[in-house]
Formats: sequence, structure tokens, C-alpha cells
Amino acid sequence: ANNNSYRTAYAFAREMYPKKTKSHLQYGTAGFRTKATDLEHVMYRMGLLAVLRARYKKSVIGVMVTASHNPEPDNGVKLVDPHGEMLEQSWEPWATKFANVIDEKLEDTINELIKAFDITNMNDRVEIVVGKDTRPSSPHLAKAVCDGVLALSGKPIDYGIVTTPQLHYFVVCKNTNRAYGQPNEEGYYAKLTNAFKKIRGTEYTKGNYHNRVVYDGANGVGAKKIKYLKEALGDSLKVDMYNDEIIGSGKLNYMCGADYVKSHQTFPNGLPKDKNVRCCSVDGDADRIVYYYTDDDGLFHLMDGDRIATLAAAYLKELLQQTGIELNLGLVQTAYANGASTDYISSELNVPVAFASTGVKHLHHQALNYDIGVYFEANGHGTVIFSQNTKEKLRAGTRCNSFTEDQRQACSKFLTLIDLINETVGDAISDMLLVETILHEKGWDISQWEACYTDLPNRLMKVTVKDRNVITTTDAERICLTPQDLQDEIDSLAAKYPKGRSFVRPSGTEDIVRVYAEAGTTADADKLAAEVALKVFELAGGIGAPPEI
Ligand code: G16
Repeated sequence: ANNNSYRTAYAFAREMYPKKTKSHLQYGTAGFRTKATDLEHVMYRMGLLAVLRARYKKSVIGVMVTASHNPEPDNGVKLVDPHGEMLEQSWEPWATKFANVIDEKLEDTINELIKAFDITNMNDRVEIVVGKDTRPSSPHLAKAVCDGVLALSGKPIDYGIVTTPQLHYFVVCKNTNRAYGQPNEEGYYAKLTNAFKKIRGTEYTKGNYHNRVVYDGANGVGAKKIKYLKEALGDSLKVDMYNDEIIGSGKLNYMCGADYVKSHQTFPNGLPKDKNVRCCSVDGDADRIVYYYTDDDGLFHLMDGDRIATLAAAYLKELLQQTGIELNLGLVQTAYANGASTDYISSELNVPVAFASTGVKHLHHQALNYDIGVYFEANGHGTVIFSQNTKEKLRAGTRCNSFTEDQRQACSKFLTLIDLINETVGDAISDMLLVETILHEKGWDISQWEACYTDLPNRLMKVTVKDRNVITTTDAERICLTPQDLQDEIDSLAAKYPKGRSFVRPSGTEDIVRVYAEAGTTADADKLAAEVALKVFELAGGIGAPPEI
């Protein structure tokens, strides 16, 4: 091909995926996300961009078609970088540019990027792995991605319906020459379940722990995939699956799934409400998970991402101590983290805590500062990552003569645990297996896990405004810079309530402003959230009915 003529890319665009919408789209918290009907051209162009990125990085790149927790008519796309991270942030403006230029400028934009990054290998037949969730719009949109890949002579590899974390895993397997695992679904289940079964041993039930969990698949890909997992788990863990409606039923994430349970702090539809039974919910692309149960009085108890993070951090710390190896362990949270969890981690567990803006891409980045970096958003999105140094020291530890037998065993157990964890991104299935492993080892039921600390009551609200970008924030989104006066108002409202804390931020996945509030009592948290929501409505151009106090 001629190095500066990308007519095919333009011709394809004009004939098959013309840009029909005028609205400006932005690469947000998790890529592009909006009504599926507005995304055809964006998908095609992300196929083009993925090929350019793959040639620049000389690696396999991933493209996932999903709108995760959003309602079924939405869709979206996220790009996956060579090491399994989200697309590097310096390329986000390029993604935004590709998504928004007029068809006639597409060829120029391709040339501009090639020049900016001095991409000289435009004939390389790079591989792009493509995955999609169960939305009815996904097959069509995934085809648009593949056509974009083909238009620049890349090689699309369509994995069909997979979870987002599975796609991240495939990318890493391919880029590490399979050192991370086999780049297919069987390889994924085998890696996780072999590690799980190895740690669990043959004693499936222990103390108050029972090897049964009730699972809400959110009527999405998380339900479809659990069937294979169950087969691979055998009797080691019984997963009772609910919410597996057929594709296109309109039930995806509807009154079920991790986002619904976390935001409404209530049981999802479709699950039996048996008392004191451990339940969990995943979201629409199975990268988030939360746990919960109903107590003897019928009260709902939520074990969110903060709880998973603290459970994992405490366990890893213990295991690390058993190895006798010195490594630094830290935890990354966002402004949504419950204040009680932050106190517990820093004061009781003595593990350092750092804060990052919402979006796993930000948390992941911060977690890289530790040898063992645990990161979780309160909504249940997170994982643990381990430095190369950690893995090498543990491997050496298994053979070290100056170590005791116990230390050597702790090192090999730690390595098995690393295999159980999908380090590439938050993964509901892998996180579930991690939680189950820790509870099993401790012999805990879910209320013993909950007893570690007491959450401050909290409340999430959404406010619809004309333009959510009028809200800008700083300090990991904990302080609001504009509109002027809003932060002062939040401060004086929060000061009225014991342990009151609140912040606001524009969502990067929905066209709304999010409001978070916590306080010493549920009534206070509810009041504070409503009052702050009303201030947002007044100062940031609210539309529709004002929030009620
Ligand atoms: C995505 C991101 C998460 C983020 C969530 C909500 O989740 O991956 O990191 O917390 O959106 O983001 P926002 O508050 O900006 O709308 P998912 O599960 O929808 O991909």
C-alpha cells in the first residue's frame, strides 16, 4: 500500500459507516458510551485506530464492544493496550478526534497520527482481538470494528461474546507469547480454576464457610459464562446462578446486577432471599462484583468493592508475612470509598492508601507504584497487581535454602494466588474466586467478613443538568472547582452532620452528575445527598424536576 493514501479507509467509511450524528463524543471513564444507534461510525473508526496503535506498539491490541452497567439500548467501546491496561491516556484525545472528524477528514487524520508517532510499519499485518457483550446491538457494532481493522489491512480476531476481563486476558496472553496463559476461553477457565482448586484442597467446607454462593448474572455475559466456570469448578464451589434471560429480552442490568445493587443498596430482582446466604452480583460485562446477604430480620447488608479490597489486602499482608519477604503493599481507592474502610485500612491494617480519580485506568496506574498494589472502586471494580520484582522474589523463595519449609510453602501458595487473580483489569469471576478463597481459608461466613469494620451510611444520587462538563473537580475528584461556590456550599452542608462528607462529579459513562454523601446515620446521609443534589441542580443548570429533599 502507498504509505500516505488511505482511500480504502475513507471509502469504507463513506459507503458503510458514514458519520450521521453531529454530537461531540468524548473518550470517557471507560471509552465511548452512548445510544447504540449513534455508534456505528465510532466503532469503525476505533477499528482503524486499533490497527494504528498495534503498529505503533508492535503488539496485539484489544477492542471490547460493551456498555457494561448502562441500560440495554446503550453501547460503547473500550480499547485494550498491550499489557492489558486501558488505552494509554495520551491516546485518548486521538480516539476522540477519530470519533468526531467528518468522513472527508478521516484520511487526513490517519496520516496525521502516522506522522505524529512516526509509524513506519504500515504494512505489518497486526492482530486486533475483538470481543462483545450480549447487547442486541453488539454483533453489528463489532462487525464495524472488524471492518475498520480490515480497511487498514489489520487482522481482526473475533472472540464473539466474552466478558471484558476475558478480552484483556487474551490480549496479554498473546503479547506474552502465552506465558500469561492460553489465549482462549478454555485457557482462561483452566488457569483460574486450577489455581482455585489447588489452594482449596479437598476440604470444601471449613468452619462457618460453606461452598455455595448465589450468583446474579445481570442477564448478561456474566450469566452466559458462569456455566463453563461451574463445569471447571466441579464440587469445589457450587454457584447457584440466577438472572440469565435470553439476549434481547431488555432485562440486561434491569433491576439486577452489581450497579443496581450498589446504587440502590437492595436485593436484585430474581434471586431467592434466603436468610444469611452469601449472594453476589456482577455487571453487564462482568468486570465488577459486589456481595450481599439478608439477615434474620430481613435487613439487607452490602459487601462492596471497599470490603473486597480490605479483605484482599489483609489476607495478602498475612501471606506476605508468612513468606518473610520484604515487599511494599498498598491500596488505591477513589473518593467513593467509605470513610470507615479508609480508616480501617490505614489505622488497623497499617497498609498505605492512595487516592485516584474514578475509572480503573486511574487506579491501575497508581497501583503500579507498589510491589503489591490492591485497587478497588467501591462499585466493585478492581483487582490486585504484582510487580515483576514480587514474582521473581517469590519464585526464588520457593527454592531458597535459607528459608524454612513454611516460608517456601507460603511462597508457592502466593504464586498460586497470583494465578487466581486476573491482573489485567478488574474481573468479577476472578474476584469472586479470590473472595471465596479467603473466606474459605478463614472459615468465615459473610457476617464475619462484615464484622471487620462498620460502614458509614451513604447515599448515591444522580442529577441531570444541561451540560455536565460545567462541573470540574480536582484532588482525585474530592474537590469541586466549578461552578463557583458549589464547593463552599457542599462544605457547609456537610459540616451540619456528624461525620458528614460529600462530593460531586460528572459521570464519564452516563449523561448525568453523580452525588455521593456519607454521614453518621442513614437519615443524615440521605438528607445530605439530597441537599447537595439540589445545590448541583441550582448552580450547575439542572433540568427536569429538581431533586426532592
Ligand atoms: C465504568 C468504569 C468504572 C467506573 C464506572 C462509572 O464501569 O470502568 O471505573 O467506576 O464506569 O463511571 P462514571 O461514574 O464516570 O460514570 P463499567 O463497569 O460501566 O465499565
